[in-house]
Amino acid sequence: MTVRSILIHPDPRLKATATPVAEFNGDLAALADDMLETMYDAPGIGLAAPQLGIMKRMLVMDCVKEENATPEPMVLINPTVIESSEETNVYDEGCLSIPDQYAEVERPAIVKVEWTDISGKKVQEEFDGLWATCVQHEIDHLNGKLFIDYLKPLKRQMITRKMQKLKREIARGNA
Ligand code: K2U
Ligand code: ZN
Repeated sequence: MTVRSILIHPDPRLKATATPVAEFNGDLAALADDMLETMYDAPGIGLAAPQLGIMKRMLVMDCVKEENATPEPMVLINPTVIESSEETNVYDEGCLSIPDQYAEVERPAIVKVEWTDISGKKVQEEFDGLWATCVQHEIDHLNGKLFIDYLKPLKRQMITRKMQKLKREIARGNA
């Protein structure tokens, strides 16, 4: 298992639409393990393959936040939202590809998601609370959408400029 580097916004791969997974093989299982290891290392509660520059429709999440609770790692391949509630929730979102920036995003409070699991079996589950926010945030990543796309243009521009500055500092070895 490998901790891989996470792309930082702006990056064209974070704005592209990922490709459906067709091959369910050992390589996919190894990628899922790397994604989970990278997510836990960040630390984060979700991660989508395009954040690693891998343009596959695949995400991992584990929204269990209690310290000594049993982790609940999930791997969702080719996920689609098949139902979403009228009721919405507002959450102060962040993103591992947009470090240290947070903003309120409103999303449906409950979503029913259908996906294929790592063994190739079709699964459906209803998510609420932080799991619902997270799975929608991750599916957005598969469609090239970032949480800042829900913000007013000025706020989005401000965050993008901060990330461009951060990337310049990283390139110079100053960050
Ligand atoms: O996709 C990602 O960048 C990981 C996201 C997932 C996420 C964002 C907003 C709301 C829920 C999930 C996060 O950076 S993981 C970090 C985190 C940790 C606890 C609560 C919220 C976000
Ligand atoms: Zn994100």
